[in-house]
Amino acid sequence: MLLTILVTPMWYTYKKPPGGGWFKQGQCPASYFSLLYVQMNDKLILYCRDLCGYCVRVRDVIAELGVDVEQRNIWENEEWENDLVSGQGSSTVPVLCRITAGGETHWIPESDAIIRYLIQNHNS
Ligand SMILES: N[C@@H](CCC(=O)N[C@@H](CS)C(=O)NCC(=O)O)C(=O)O
Repeated sequence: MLLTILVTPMWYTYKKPPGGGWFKQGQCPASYFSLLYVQMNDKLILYCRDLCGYCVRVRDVIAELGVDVEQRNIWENEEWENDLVSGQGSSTVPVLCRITAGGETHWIPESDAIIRYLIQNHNS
């Protein structure tokens, strides 16, 4: 989830720049317009594929807990499979990829470990 914070004085400057007049949307110099994005939650991506019972187990838990997880079927997108192989060294699925607010990437392989992680961290 992305939370957008608008810095009020900057917003005022955006609307009324020095010298008068009004900037049009999209034409405003960056210095007059400041948006701060704060990512509140980790982004979760599940690498999975068809005909995989381990993936089904993990997906069932995701559905049961109602966790927000992007699911990437590696049989549907070669780029996703390449990402998985780059990150993990193999295309074995399921693998959960967790991207933290600070931009760190953590890979969690093994269905049991993924399910444990989800229950411990996303069971609200
Ligand atoms: N112990 C693993 C087993 C995962 C596994 O065997 N996945 C199969 C699909 S169901 C797979 O990706 N096999 C192809 C491969 O290992 O390259 C787990 O529980 O996640």
